[in-house]
Amino acid sequence: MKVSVIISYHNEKIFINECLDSLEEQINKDFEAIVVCDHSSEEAMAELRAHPVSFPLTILELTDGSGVAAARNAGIRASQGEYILFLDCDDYLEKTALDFMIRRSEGQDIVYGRKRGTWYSRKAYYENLQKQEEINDAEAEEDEEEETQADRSMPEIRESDSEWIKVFCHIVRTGSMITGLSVLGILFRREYIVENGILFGEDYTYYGDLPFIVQAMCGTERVFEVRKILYHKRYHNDPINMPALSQITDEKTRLMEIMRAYLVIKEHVKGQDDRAEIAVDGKFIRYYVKKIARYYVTAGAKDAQEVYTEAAKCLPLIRKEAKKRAMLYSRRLMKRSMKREAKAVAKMVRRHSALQTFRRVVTKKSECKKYLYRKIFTKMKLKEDLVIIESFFGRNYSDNPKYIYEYLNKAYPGRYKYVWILNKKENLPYPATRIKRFSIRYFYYMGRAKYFVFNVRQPKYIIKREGTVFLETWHGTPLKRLAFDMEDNASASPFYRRYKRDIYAQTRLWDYMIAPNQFSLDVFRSCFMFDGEMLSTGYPRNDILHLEEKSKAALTAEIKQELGIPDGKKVILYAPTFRDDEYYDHAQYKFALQLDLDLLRKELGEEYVVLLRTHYFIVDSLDLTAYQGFAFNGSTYNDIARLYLISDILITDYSSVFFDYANLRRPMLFFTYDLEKYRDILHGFYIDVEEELPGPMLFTTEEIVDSIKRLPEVVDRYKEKYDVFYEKYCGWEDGNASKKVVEAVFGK
Ligand code: C2G
Repeated sequence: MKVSVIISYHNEKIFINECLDSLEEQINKDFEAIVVCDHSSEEAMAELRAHPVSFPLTILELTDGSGVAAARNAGIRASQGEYILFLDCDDYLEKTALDFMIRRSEGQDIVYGRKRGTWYSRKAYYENLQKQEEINDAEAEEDEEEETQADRSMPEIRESDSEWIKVFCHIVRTGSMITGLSVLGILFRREYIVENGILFGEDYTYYGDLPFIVQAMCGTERVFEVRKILYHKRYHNDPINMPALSQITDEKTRLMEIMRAYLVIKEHVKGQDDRAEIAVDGKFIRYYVKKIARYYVTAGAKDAQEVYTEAAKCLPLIRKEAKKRAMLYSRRLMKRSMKREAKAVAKMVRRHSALQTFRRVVTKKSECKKYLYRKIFTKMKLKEDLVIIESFFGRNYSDNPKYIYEYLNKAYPGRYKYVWILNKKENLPYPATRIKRFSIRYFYYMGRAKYFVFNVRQPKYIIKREGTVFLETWHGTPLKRLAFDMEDNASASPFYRRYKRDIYAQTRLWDYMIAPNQFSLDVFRSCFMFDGEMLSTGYPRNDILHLEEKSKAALTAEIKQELGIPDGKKVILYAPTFRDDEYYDHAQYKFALQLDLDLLRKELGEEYVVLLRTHYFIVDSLDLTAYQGFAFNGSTYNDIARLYLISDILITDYSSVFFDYANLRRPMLFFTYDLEKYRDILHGFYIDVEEELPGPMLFTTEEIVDSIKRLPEVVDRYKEKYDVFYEKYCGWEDGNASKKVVEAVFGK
């Protein structure tokens, strides 16, 4: 047996299957796996046992001791392979990982393969996102090059140097601090490890890897590096409910452990190539400056002193050459630290950080505004009669906030002053101050308004002051899984890595949420972990869809005229959502029209026109010049509810628009050309679309044409489903949602 793969497992049952699959698909099968269960729950054990594998798999349960170190040591003791490799149960290997390493293992004690962090599940990675990841990789490699060049703490390494020093420095360099040292994905010759008594310190909770890897590296020159990424280290996107070890905040224990590990590392690395010691010292300095010294500021006097005393043992061991490479501030800080008390060092850190803030504030306009917001505007008296309102990041005057504002003005004329966040010119029917998002006035009013009415999340730095009332209307009945209900998070990555942590913090600010139906109410409670007051009122934005027929007809004529849509033609509204994997940047998405407009015009042009409406995240604009008189662009029109009113048929896909449109009881078709990818890879749905959708799912324009030509038959076929759907999702809507919301929030 060539390799024993040692997997430590606690209760991470949502990850273990993919981890084992990655072993199952190894092209080199000369291995066994040992899963060491660290006091796992019954459920987690059942999940593990139920997973079918064709390779030899031993399941060990820790009886005494606990933690990753104890689990890995137990794994070493039980292993039979010539080599051992540590794999975390939430990570996965490249299919070629073992093969690459085994082929290079002849005569080596250590074979090192590279690893990379990822936010993607294995499935998402292989089926869809590999391309994007490759781009990221290329970028990461470039960054790494740059970083290496700029990383003054690292000693110079030449191509002609020994493999040992090259690999050692690579391992040290890959983490920005000393905490980055890891044993994962490395082949160790078992006999070498056992004979040298290299074990994980079971008294470490977080950093048992550090002494292990350094001791192993320092005992041999027989080291080889495979310069390929073989190991995928998965970041956990839910640090609130399922934190990875690295996401647990337990600052003092961490600092004390690192310093203890540093002392052990120093003993091993002494007498090796000097540069190895300098590299380690450089990373330790960084850790000292970024974490340890800062701790003196945040901790109580006793804890700070304790950490300081431990640091006083480490600092004198740092080599002069490493200190010389450090920044001036770091050098000064260390010098002070060796002479003075924790309190004095804390003072220096505080001063340094104030200086940095000052520099940021005077050089960057956006930072300056945020600073004023934090330090001045939010300290001024709250304006009790001020309501600040925004819809879709200030993109337009629309959605629930629009209708709440209009009702407020009707119900309580003159009682409130309004500030609308609008990035473009819009006519408002009642007086309001218009401001642009992120302008200085935005920060001023955000700091002083008593009432917030928003339909999306707000920036992380927004503070909710004592006395502020935050009404979050949200913007749709969810079909796509959201936030804490999403296991994987392809959309958020790679631009938005702290997605769930941020969502948790942001949703803590909400006092009220609006639920359009019971289904949404339940989902919002779970996906946002929302425990504030839920208003079971229906959506204000849908009130307009419940006007009397006469008013609807008058409005329809007005809106059609506004858009230049000919009177005698029926309107097909096509309103798809965005695709999470087709983007330019955060909240800037591409759009590729899949509808064949030529065919639609040819087959339906006599009777219909098409109104196209892209999602508010889409930045590509549609060129419809070739379809004048037939295809109309409604993408920049502010309020989609008004487009619903004028259309006779809705075509959509996975957008929540269909839950609202159903209020009109008009026909709906679902153009779901990429259903499998969207549902199974990108998002995941809350409902079974095959079962519940009140219209046919269609995959080509031909099918759409056919359905429209046979519309009465289609409508008839879906009648029962439509009734059930209406009852479930539109049952609360009666045209009075705005009134109910306003009374609940402002009527007190
Ligand atoms: N919307 C629009 N035009 C589109 C698509 C959407 O104006 N072509 C508006 C609708 O008001 C819709 C809202 O944006 O209800 C949300 O759009 P979705 O496509 O459902 O996507 P998303 O922004 O991801 O919101 O709980 C709802 C979810 O958060 C979905």
